Amino acid sequence: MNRLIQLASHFAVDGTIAAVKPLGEGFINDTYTVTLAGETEPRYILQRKNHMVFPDVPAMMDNIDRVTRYIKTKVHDPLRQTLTIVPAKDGKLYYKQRNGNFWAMTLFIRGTMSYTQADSPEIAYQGGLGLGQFHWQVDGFGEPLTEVIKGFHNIRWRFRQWDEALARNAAGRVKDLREEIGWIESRREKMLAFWNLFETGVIPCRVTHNDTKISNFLFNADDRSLLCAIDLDTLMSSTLLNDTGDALRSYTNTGEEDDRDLNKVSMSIRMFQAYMEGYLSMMKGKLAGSEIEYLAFSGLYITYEQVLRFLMDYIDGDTYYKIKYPEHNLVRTRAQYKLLTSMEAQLNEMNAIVRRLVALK
Ligand code: ADP
Ligand code: GN1
Ligand code: MG
Repeated sequence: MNRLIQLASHFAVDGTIAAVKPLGEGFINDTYTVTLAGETEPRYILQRKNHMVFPDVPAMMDNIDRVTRYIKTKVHDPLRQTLTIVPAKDGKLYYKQRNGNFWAMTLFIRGTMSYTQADSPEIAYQGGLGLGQFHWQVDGFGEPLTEVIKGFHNIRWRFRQWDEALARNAAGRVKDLREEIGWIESRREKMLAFWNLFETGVIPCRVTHNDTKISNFLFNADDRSLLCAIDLDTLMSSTLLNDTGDALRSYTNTGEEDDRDLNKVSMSIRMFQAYMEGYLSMMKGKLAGSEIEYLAFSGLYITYEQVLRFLMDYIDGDTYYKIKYPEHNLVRTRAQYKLLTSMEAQLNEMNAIVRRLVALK
């Protein structure tokens, strides 16, 4: 039996496994579809969870289990509107291999598709609606969640890692990166001032997804309407501005996250408007004033953090993100920086759009 089929058969599947095939381009986990004998479409998703990135996979799976069970109580179609964990045959939410690798399985949701880029304002609108729906679905979940990655969107913590990475200079690359390092340093105080609003409770703490790029949402294949948020590994308590920010970073980019052609990269104000129309149509009445005030800025915050994280990984010698070629993290850094400067140039306009949408009846 092939190795992947053997792994998948540790889970409580409903038949004989016929095929296990790679899927997607995630930077962290390895993802596969699982098809049963006699069926043409996959029935399950099997994932190797990266335990270098997620040090406590059982706690992470427990977060996902509790939150998805909660969501299921609030939606019409609980098997399609959120993930469903398929436990291992011993009842655990994961299977741990002898070599230390962790695996988890969920139901494959049929009739869906995902995007890596928003190709029309309608998709951006649907994406915003989808994040609004997700925030509505998790609203009221009162139990504490494990912090699966320490300080994930906490820029104060990221600066600690950053300062250490610069001092370590593990790959000897710092000397060639003066300009890029300056991009980070010149905005340090501004980003800390924003995060301080969360630390002091001005911006509320909520259940958040934390990895809301466009490929982490499923759309219905028939009419391209939004179905649900997936890739729930980073569910934690934080500010929902991390989610709006990461989504804006992805939905409004006219280029690729790792575009080599910087002329293609910019923030599309049309996509921004469409995304916000969708998001605010769900969440307008539920947001605190401080959340509304920083909605547009959240895109800058997370894009900045992403510049820092890609550059830090390059400085560290590419230990975190999967790369396809040696300079990949530097290319990603530059492309995300271009996006950041485009957002900075349009921040006033973005804020005006948010104000207009909030004022509408
Ligand atoms: P990664 O951590 O590798 O990014 P994801 O969980 O985001 O993994 O899945 C990668 C892709 O696989 C998604 O963008 C989506 O297209 C597809 N996918 C993931 N989970 C499901 C699911 N439960 N049902 C259908 N498709 C899925
Ligand atoms: C990673 O796992 P994936 O590919 O959905 C990363 C995100 C980054 C993203 C950049 C746990 O997401 O934080 O924004 O790459 N996830 C983790 O594309 O670090
Ligand atoms: Mg993903």
